[in-house]
Amino acid sequence: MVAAMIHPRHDYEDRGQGQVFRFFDDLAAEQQDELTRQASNIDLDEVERLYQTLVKNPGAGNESLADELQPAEFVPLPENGGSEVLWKEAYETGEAALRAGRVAAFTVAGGQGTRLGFDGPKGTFPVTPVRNAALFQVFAEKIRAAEARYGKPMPWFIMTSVINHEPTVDFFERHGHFGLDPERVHFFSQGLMPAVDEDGKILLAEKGSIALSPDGHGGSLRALVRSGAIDRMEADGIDTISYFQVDNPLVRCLDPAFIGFHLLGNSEMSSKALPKAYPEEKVGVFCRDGDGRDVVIEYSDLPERLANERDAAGELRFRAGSIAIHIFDRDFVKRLGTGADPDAVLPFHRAHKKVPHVDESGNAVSPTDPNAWKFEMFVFDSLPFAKNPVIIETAREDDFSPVKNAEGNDSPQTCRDDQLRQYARWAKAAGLEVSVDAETGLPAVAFEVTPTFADTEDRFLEAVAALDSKPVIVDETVLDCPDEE
Ligand code: UD2
Repeated sequence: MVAAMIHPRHDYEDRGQGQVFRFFDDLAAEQQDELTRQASNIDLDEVERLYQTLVKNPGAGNESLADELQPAEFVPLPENGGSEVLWKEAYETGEAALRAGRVAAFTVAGGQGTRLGFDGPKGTFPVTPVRNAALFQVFAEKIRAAEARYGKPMPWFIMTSVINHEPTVDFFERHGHFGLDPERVHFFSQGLMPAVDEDGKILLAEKGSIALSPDGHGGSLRALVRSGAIDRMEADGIDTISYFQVDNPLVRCLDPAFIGFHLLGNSEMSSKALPKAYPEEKVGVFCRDGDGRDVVIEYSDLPERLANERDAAGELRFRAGSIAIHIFDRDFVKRLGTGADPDAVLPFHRAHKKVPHVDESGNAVSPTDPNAWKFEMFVFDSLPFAKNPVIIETAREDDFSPVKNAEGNDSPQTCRDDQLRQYARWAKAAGLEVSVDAETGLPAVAFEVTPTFADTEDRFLEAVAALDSKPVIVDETVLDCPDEE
């Protein structure tokens, strides 16, 4: 079959992308094979369409959309007016699903993590205040805590990309998968898209390789299907996928109430929202579009006037921030990921970036200004395609403190402080002696609670009550599960 295939070089030349093979004849045989393989995996029609529609003739922008947008509705927390009865019912429904082994955890970890400036997969970044446990370790321990509680192994799917796949898998192997059954931790790589220059020409990263980058976390839906993960879930009786990003150690990886709301609502996709801290906060916003569908508008796309609009109570009108925590119905992922439904296709977004490449003479160029366009899909764009979407409110301090930047907002420092505040609140609630700064909420000493000891305040109260004596907290105390000390 291969022999009969036309070499992609001809196709590329016919389509005005012949520069990709400019140095082909000078390459060693393996390099030629690799370039041919990369080129064969690119859908030139798609690249051309994206260049034409997103770069050359971008639409009218969002101002035209803006008049139609309304804030989306969400289920408030009980303390903000939500029904206690409903939250309890949701919690119990979610627990039953976890006990029945219907739920998988899913982490998207394919990003490049450039803002943090950390050399290595972001999930290996040491994040906790005393143990310096890595993000992946924190999630692994939360999953283990759920396994212990519900008596069922909880599978965990992790999406990587070519940039970090091997070091990620290697990290788990070196650490014995943090006590999880290796058979139940599944890694797969996401798809790639080429970068194009201002004229839509595909760039070469080197003479023998195309400038490729991950296709966005929206690519996770395709990748779940293509990697066979969805089939595996189906075979294992898993129909509910708990999705979270690699950068947020506070996330409740398998949150019973959230799972329960999703199932009770017979929803194909559910999301968590929290009130934005300030108008410019870099989170998407849940809105209802002109067709009455729930959508997420990324912060950079929400017109400033809407981002700043206040309601009669003085609150931000568009305040329901998306923190990238979702639950997906397995068959919904299958429908979108196979592309089987032409009416439910994730759009691409463009990003103007600095992309190192080789120029036409074969010289390496490291641009200081954006020189190229990358195309990415966003997972939240699946929301308008979902039947019965459910959005619930969550409390920031219990679910969200991402590590994104080296300094300032959403940095290792703010995340460390948020973890310490959480432990301090729990310790106070359990009546432990710990001095806490009334203004900042920070404890006077750094201490840590491992997720296997407790991963919520309620579990913390139970775990402390089960001890023979109240733990004494001094600097660097780590409250860990008794059988793990
Ligand atoms: C994302 C959301 C934002 C808000 C915020 C919360 C988008 C466009 N914005 O912002 O609305 O919810 O998160 O923290 O999503 N990833 C991949 N493959 C890729 C690209 C990213 O796996 O090709 C993963 C990445 O490893 C990380 C997550 O997706 O876990 C978020 O990526 P990001 O840092 O680019 O998202 P950010 O901070 O722009």
